Amino acid sequence: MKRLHTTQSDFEADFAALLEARTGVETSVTEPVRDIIADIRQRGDDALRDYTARFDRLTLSPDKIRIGADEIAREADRVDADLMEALNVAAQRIEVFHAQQLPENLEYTDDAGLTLGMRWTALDAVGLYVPGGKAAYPSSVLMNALPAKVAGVERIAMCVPCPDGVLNPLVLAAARVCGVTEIYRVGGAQAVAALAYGTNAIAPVDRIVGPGNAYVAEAKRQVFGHVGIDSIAGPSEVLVVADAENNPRFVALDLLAQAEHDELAQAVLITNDSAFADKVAAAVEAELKTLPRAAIAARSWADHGAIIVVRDWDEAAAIANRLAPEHLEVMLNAPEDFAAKVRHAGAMFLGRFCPEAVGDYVGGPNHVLPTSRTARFASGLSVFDFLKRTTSIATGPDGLRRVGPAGVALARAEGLGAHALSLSARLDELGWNER
Ligand code: HSO
Ligand code: ZN
Repeated sequence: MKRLHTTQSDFEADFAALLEARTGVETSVTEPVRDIIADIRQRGDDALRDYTARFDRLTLSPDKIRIGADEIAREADRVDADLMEALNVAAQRIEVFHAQQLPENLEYTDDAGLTLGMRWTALDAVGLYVPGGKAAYPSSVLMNALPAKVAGVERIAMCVPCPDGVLNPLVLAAARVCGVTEIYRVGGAQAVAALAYGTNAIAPVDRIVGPGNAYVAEAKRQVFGHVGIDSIAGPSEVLVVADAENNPRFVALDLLAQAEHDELAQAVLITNDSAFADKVAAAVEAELKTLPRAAIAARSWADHGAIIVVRDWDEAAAIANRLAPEHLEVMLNAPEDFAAKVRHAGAMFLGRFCPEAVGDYVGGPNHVLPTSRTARFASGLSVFDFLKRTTSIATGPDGLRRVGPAGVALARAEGLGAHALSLSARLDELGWNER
């Protein structure tokens, strides 16, 4: 963990180093992913089955690529009732919040007599990638699938790798809670390629969302343009802003909740009190003695963790804006006042009793958020990711008379004769006197 103090002369250099660390894109997978995508495009399901045999040690007959409804039900039924209830609580809250996001269409008639509109429509089909292994979070299934469903997407196709053929009951239960029934037991770059270009077994989709390993991320990058993708998630980050009135253990646990995600995760504390900073640092060490994922959390905290001591909260807000964190916890009196000064953060958690984990699971807003300082220009997943807009212009002769001549002038200036004539021929018929 790095300890910084804004009054120290080397603060700017240390802070710059903190901002720079953890960038860098994995390029070693570019070529292998290119080959896999080309192979899926060429050989379809045969290639999909070959890669699944090789990477997941799973031999799939063509009719087993999709997981059967009976199998989904059998696995999901194994999840105990309390956990099922928790999934339902989370799903219900996430669904209601996202329903509030649904935008209105636009239509108005302007002074010139043109009726202008903008109409939102849902994507037809979305692919949802769910990782296998250590990051197979059922909460992320809810966070990705529910906004699509609320937006009105008709078809959600899910891909989840099943190494050695083992199905994950929690993931299937989460899918069931969201009403997702089209699920394939394939993963990796080959699954992304199949979703993007389609095979016999998997019809192509229009947008692919969901987290994955370096191969999946690279595959999403490479199919982008042919289909839409969500942002490519980097390692998770939290910035906790806390005064000395807080329980240092609560602050330590919030930092560790981020650190335990990934060795590359980053947890940063900003406080105005050096003695409090010491207490939090000690509490982190104490908690690391018992946490189940202590090895990961300790690595993250040691390599990427930081405590920044500031003179005042204005300074803290300025630093928060420069960090543009994925998650911002504000553990101060009147946290809204502080929050109002921060313009760049994926999601905010306000108050001493509002740890990020509330938002990870049961708050309602999405937990798929912009990482690696992309909160400067990007936002968390929402219904907008599953909607697109179509604009419309309607006019008759009167409107054309008003706006047409300017269009003719611009078309002529651009040297586009048919453009100009498509306007002026009509205007002539309407008795246009061009001087
Ligand atoms: N904090 C993670 C989301 C998550 N946490 C899933 C627990 N499960 C990235 O925002
Ligand atoms: Zn989390």
